[in-house]
Amino acid sequence: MAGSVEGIGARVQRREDKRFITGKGRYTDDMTVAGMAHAVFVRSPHAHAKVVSIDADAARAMPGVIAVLSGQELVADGVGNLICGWMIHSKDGSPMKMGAWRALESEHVRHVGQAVAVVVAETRAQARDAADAVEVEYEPLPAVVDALDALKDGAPQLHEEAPGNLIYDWEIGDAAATEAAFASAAHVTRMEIRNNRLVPNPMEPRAALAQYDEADEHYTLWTTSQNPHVARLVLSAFYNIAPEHKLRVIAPDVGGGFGSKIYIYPEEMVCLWASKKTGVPVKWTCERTEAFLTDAHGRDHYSEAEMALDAQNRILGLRVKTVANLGAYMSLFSSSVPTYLYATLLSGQYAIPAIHCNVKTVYTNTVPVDAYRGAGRPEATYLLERMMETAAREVGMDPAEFRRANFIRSFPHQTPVIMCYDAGDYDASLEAALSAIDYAGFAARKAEAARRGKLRGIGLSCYIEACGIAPSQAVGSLGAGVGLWESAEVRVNPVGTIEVLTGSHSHGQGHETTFAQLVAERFGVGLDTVAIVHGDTDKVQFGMGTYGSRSGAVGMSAIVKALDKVEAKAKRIAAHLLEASEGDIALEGGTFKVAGTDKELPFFQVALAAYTAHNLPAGMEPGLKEGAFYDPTNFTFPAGTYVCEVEVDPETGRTEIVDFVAADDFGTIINPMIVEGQVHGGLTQGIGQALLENASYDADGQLLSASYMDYTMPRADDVPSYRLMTTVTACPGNPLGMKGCGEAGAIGSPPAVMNAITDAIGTNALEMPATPQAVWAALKAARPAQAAE
Ligand code: MCN
Repeated sequence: MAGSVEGIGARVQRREDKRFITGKGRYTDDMTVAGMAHAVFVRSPHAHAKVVSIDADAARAMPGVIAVLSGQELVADGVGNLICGWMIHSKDGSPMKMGAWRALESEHVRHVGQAVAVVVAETRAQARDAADAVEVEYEPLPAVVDALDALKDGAPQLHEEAPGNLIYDWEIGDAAATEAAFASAAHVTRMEIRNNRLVPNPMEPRAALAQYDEADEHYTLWTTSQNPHVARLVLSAFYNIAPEHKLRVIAPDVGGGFGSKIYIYPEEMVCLWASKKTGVPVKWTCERTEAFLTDAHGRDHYSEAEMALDAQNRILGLRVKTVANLGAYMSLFSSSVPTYLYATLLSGQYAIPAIHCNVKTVYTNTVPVDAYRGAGRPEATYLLERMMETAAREVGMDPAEFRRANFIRSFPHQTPVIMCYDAGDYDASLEAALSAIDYAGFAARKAEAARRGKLRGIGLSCYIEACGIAPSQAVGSLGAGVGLWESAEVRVNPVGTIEVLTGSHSHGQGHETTFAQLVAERFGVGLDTVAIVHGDTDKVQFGMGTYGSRSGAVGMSAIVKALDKVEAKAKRIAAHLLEASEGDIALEGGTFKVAGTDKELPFFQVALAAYTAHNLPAGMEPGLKEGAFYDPTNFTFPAGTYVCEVEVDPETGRTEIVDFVAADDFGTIINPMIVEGQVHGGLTQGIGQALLENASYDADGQLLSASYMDYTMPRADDVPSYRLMTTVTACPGNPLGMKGCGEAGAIGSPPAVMNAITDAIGTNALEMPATPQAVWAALKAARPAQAAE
């Protein structure tokens, strides 16, 4: 069915959009149960303070108030502290220094917005009024928000367990080999690079509805989760809410996550606990500013990087020192982001013989930082691709040529930082992008722009990422607390319709469409006969959810394994019914056919036969349902080249992206339209980071950009009409040859934009976000005479 209107490669419109664009989506906040009450959290206005007292008497007496609960009761009831699920050891062998994080803090708050108590009331308005009436006395302490400041002597200390605010001091690579590479270098490029802190901003804010059934001692939690099974596991095994079989977690329609809904936050825990404590179902829906103050943030790195080149401009070595701000507490996967998801990608698309990277992570009085679209890989790509462009400029070589001269060309390629790339063709994507943008014609376009008073620049980014983090045994040996496989179950019903239960979770990625396309392709059935079931721990046995662009490469591979089993059994039944040998049976266009004859049976008749069980091969069990677990043997490595062309107005510093070309290699593509949508979204998020977005704190730890008035999300008129293309090298590691596409745009685009702007303005002294003010100031500093006053 390849090339068919519904199978692999077809531009099928997203089936789920029918409900999303007609207002029929069912999100957590849409859920209601009888007797439901509402929770509002009392949050710290201080970035750092001792909690002296909490007086809730007045609040308890207010209309509709059912309970006001605090951290002391939570601890007394044995609810566990929040965990970090990936153990990192410092280079001296000591384990990471983790401070306690309570879902409700009753002694010592460490960031603005940290919850100290919760009010449960009959209506949300009543709960909010009562939350305002809870009197909390704080003793403010000095705060620190910048990671470098937090490491200084005399800095405010956040956790006793982490002296000097240092969580771990980790390294990767060969320090001595890298030292030797620098000793023999003909040229060394040095840069200080900051990766700005971002707020994820999914369209739907987080929400939870928890219901405790006293008769069965059973909990149900509807929540905005990217991985409901992991949520259930953590809530059971670590937070002591209930054993797994007494807790059902449902993540219904979820309006985006971008990583921020991987984690199990205090609010979900508290709603579950409060539902038992109060005897009523408890719902909480996050408000937008509350989301800015509580959703895990992303990025926030400061790095010093050095690149050593030989006389022929071949890279000899890369040395990086990074300080990563993890905020006030260690979020669920925070420790893995600046280590195994970042430093392992520092080789990029290049043959770099020696790399050494040191990473220090620190506590500050800011919102916890964790994975956000790309998670570590955008930070690595930004650092490396800014370095590549800068090194090329310094040695007077064309940046495209410099990259080409250093590309990896033979696979598998073992980098000096763990990753072993399985396949790729970096020349192909570079050539495709350069030709599409008319790289050779840039000088003429720059001259023409200059005549209009505009500064035109061009910037490249040749990114690589690692998706489908795996295999479980390997990540376990590196400190992961979970396995990273995926599961699937394929149920063929007696009438031949098919339900696919998957452990992946779709919250904008279109799985209900692409996963069904896979089944349609495989069995030659119509898409409308296939249902994709996900997001409910009572339906799907287990799954690891969706993050790290894994659902295609890992989730769909599990489905392929289950389909293999179903097909094998169905063929045995067909062979039996058609009185043919099993090896002669082929499944074509929804029909089992006997080779060389006109004997055939439609798919649905074989399904029916499996369930009537009137005439099955001897000893065969009735039914047609199979499950599979798939554990990949390696990551997949999507890669590509992005080229950005900008015009800067020297009068205002405003940047206009006049052209943007993205040439990506995602291996086999299931649905080009969905992939393009994913790239559009990723590019826009990356451009937002480069031009507009920043979680900006003042010195006291107040988040200044905690609303859409202040945190400038990109709008349609901030981004160009992207020009997308793909090149294909199939991933050898999974049965479909797929590589992930969900994060590429956000990973590859920021350096392309910044390389273009710095090319236009002729100075490298510019950090993200390149706001008009920042660009104008950089221009003025570099060319005081020319910059407009
Ligand atoms: N696909 C395809 N061909 C490929 C690769 C993928 O057709 N070669 C399809 C897949 O079948 C799937 C979609 O593209 O329908 C994305 O697949 P994949 O790259 O495997 O990513 P995931 O489904 O695992 O999604 C996770 C990824 C991540 S990590 C973030 S963050 C992110 C993203 O997806 N968050 C998103 N895209 C998002 N899109 C929306 N709308 N909302 C989010 O929160």
